[in-house]
Amino acid sequence: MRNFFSFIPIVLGFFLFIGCGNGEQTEEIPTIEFATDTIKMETLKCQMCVATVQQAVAKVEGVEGMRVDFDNKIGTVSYNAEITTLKEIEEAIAAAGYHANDTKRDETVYATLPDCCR
Ligand SMILES: [Cu+2]
Repeated sequence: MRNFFSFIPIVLGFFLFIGCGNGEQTEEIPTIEFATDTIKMETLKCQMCVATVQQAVAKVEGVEGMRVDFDNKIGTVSYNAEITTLKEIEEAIAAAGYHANDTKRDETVYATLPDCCR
């Protein structure tokens, strides 16, 4: 969990640094609240599946990242709840060919997955 979030202070620090370019500036720095949710992906078969769902989730605007516990088939996704929703993230995974919680996979995409992923 530590590594997962460790870049946030760096990003905030970067903006603080930029903000200090003009000594007069006292602008409020907006605090981004990241929501964290778990997504059950029971049809993950191999590490290629993990890479596929992670790439799909990374394309959703507002997502910070997703850690995948392959043994338990559970993803932990962190996202900006002002930009996206858990449902949108589930739909991105479903569109990549995998069940995500109660959101069912796109069967057409599933049929095109490599043999090891079906
Ligand atoms: Cu696979």
